[in-house]
Amino acid sequence: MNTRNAPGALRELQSACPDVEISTEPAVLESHGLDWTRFRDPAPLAVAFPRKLEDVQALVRHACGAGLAIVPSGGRTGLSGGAVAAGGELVVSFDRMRQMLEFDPVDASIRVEAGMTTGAVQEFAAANDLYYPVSFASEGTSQIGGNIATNAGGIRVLRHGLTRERVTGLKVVTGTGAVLECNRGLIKNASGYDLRHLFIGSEGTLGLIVEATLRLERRPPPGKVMLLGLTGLDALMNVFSDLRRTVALSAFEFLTDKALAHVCAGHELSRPLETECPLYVVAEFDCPGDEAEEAALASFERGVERGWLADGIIAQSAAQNAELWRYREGISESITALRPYKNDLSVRISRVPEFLQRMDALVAEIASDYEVVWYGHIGDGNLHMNIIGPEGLGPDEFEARCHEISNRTYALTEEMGGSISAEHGLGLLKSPWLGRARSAAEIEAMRAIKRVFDPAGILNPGKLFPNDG
Ligand code: 2HG
Ligand code: ZN
Repeated sequence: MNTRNAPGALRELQSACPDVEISTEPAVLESHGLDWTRFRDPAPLAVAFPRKLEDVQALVRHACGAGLAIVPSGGRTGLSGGAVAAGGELVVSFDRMRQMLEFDPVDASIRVEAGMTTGAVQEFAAANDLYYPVSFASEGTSQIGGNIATNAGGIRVLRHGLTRERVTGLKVVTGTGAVLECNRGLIKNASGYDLRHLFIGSEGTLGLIVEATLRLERRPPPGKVMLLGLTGLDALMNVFSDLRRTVALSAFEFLTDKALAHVCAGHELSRPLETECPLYVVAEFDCPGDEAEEAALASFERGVERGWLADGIIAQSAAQNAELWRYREGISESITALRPYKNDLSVRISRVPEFLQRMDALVAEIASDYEVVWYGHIGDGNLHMNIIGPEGLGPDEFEARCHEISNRTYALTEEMGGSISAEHGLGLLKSPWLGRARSAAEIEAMRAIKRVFDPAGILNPGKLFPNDG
């Protein structure tokens, strides 16, 4: 929008939505105009805090008529700029819509407002002897609406799948202000197109999620965490396959020596193992009794005999489980101050060894002057590659150079049939490379779907689709 008309646009917005709290406080514009990506400056027109469905409808209807762009906003923990408002948009925040609406113990499901945090959903489930398995480091802040909009993953996808697996119903306000109730919390529903799945992972480009019905699970048996020191990249998938055959794995995460050094320095942790290794794994498995632990130890010994493993530690209490998880979950936060350029790549699990080797060689060739920190959900074929520039390099120069690196790494990812965003979404930062993950025919179909739900093109413009029409 033309920011010169901002006072007029604001007056019209407020008079069209008199019941909705709308803020133009500089601190609020600053906090709600950005997510955890740090490559843009926040510049929203205003931030609206609806309290109910009708408020969201009123905001969208007005924005649709006025041609005002909307940025849907949850906990703003995203890493691809999906919730960034850098061009005079109206941010619609779900901070005032955090209620638990319904719990049905027979269905083992809950209906919640979009602004409820992931952590609050987990806590509610646990208090009712149930389990919400989607879990990641930012779960205390991230909101369910944002999780659904990005189809969030995390550390337990290996066992329980992505957020998509949990959603049995959605209430959505589309780009015209229409309300859609998708799937009504049903497990089975063969009555036509399942529109719910279009909104999951749509990054706020098709509608604003106001309510979700989520399936909970039976509480799993107690888990046990191991931290293993590997001899090299070649060992990674051998260790994974052996452990997966031996125990009921619920997580299999990897980190490099550089990632370990950052997390230890950033969180004042001592090194977890005596032996220094190039690569580490944090794995979790169900451990209802001694047998499972013995099986895991036998797998560890096989790994040592075969030259895959150099060292390892197995937690002996729930507190130690949590301590070992910190070495993996604390990495992202420990490098935040260094403003890393983030990549979130995936390939099929069977292609992980080749992908890692080729990516390792490519990065050594094209980014040898930068520090590259790798970690991720390697049991799902998902690799987080964080590039850290030298001190003193300006942000624009750094971003431009990282774009060149992305052109090469994404070309390799495409060649190997992978994705340039596994779980973070394309947002604003990765949207220029949509064509590296989807064919021209797919993109045309996606644009056609966008036109159906958002004919005026007001929902999160520039996100997911490249800003080229
Ligand atoms: C993780 O797995 C998160 O820790 C963040 O997805 C990844 O910071 C990143 O690159
Ligand atoms: Zn991740």
